[in-house]
Amino acid sequence: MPRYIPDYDDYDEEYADDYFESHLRSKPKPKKQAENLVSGVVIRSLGHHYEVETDDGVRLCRVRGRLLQERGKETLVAVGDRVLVAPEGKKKGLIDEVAERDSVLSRRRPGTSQSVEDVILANPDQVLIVFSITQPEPHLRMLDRFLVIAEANELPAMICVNKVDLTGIEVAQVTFGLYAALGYPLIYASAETGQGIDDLRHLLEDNLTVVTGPSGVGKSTLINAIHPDLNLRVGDLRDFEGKGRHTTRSAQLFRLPFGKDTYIADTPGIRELGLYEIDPASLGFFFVDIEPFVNDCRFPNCTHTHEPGCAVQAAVAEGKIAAERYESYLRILEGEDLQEEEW
Ligand SMILES: Nc1nc2c(ncn2[C@@H]2O[C@H](COP(=O)(O)OP(=O)(O)O)[C@@H](O)[C@H]2O)c(=O)[nH]1
Ligand SMILES: [Mg+2]
Ligand SMILES: [Zn+2]
Repeated sequence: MPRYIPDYDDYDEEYADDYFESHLRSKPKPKKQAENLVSGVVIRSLGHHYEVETDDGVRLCRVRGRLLQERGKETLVAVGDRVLVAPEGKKKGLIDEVAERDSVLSRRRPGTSQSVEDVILANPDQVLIVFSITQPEPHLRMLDRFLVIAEANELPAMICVNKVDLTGIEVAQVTFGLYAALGYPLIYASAETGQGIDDLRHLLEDNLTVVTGPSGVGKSTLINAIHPDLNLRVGDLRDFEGKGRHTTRSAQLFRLPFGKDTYIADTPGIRELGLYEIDPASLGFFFVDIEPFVNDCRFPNCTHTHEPGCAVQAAVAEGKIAAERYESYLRILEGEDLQEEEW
């Protein structure tokens, strides 16, 4: 039977039990009033407090003691969680309920059991990876690495190639056409001329989208072009992807004022996502072009590097898998780490 537990910050189980015994045992459970709980989305984590975006603005919220007891503290509340809040005054509130997550972007902690995960972001719908065709030049091995992270988290990935005004779209197609052929939605854009901006807006609409990519490719400029009022500072370090912010490396959501619950997520932690938790024999499953061949290898634990009877190596030799993609596969397998500045 669910128990009524008084609400205070540092929940004390023994005290609550005593309280329950002495006060509440034979009394009917107080019916939770259809009190004015409001729904919202957690947009930022501040240690023990969370910013929750509700219909009547952003509220700074604590978590009800009851929730702290019911769920493991680790991933109790994460940015992106859909919550119910009991309002306190105009600007504050208590998180009363956390809805089940549809998806997570998570990181397993090194050296801990498989079940211990850091949830970087709750309920992401998709990831948008932004590159520029020039200034800076695209680093495709980095793109492949990011696609693996998306696949491993079972998140649909899409690619935006920005600054096509500088080269023309044909040049961009030569470099990125492979990814369209792999089935990834690909948008050629220019924040400068407005090309592709409508397509981007449609892609974001109604979704929570993780936006990432190297710095300088035009992410802030694109978001500003999609929705000018957000006013991200172009070329500024303290903009939505949070680089150089000293305080927190955790995710943050920004609501875009179109569609239903349209959010973009700035997830600095994503750059630090190691791929160490992917076991070498599984990595091939996260390359959409390698995956179709892995079950044809002679050995079930084939790493597709040197083994005889490897269907993947055969497919590379026959040109069915692009050499560059296989190169990325090998680098990730070797655990190559990218420099933070590169990303
Ligand atoms: N020519 C051109 N320059 C762009 C475009 N988009 C952004 N830029 C410029 O690229 C630089 C970096 O943009 P910014 O949005 O700060 O990149 P971010 O680090 O990815 O957020 C700025 O000087 C922008 O004016 C574009 O489509 N075409
Ligand atoms: Mg930026
Ligand atoms: Zn193989």
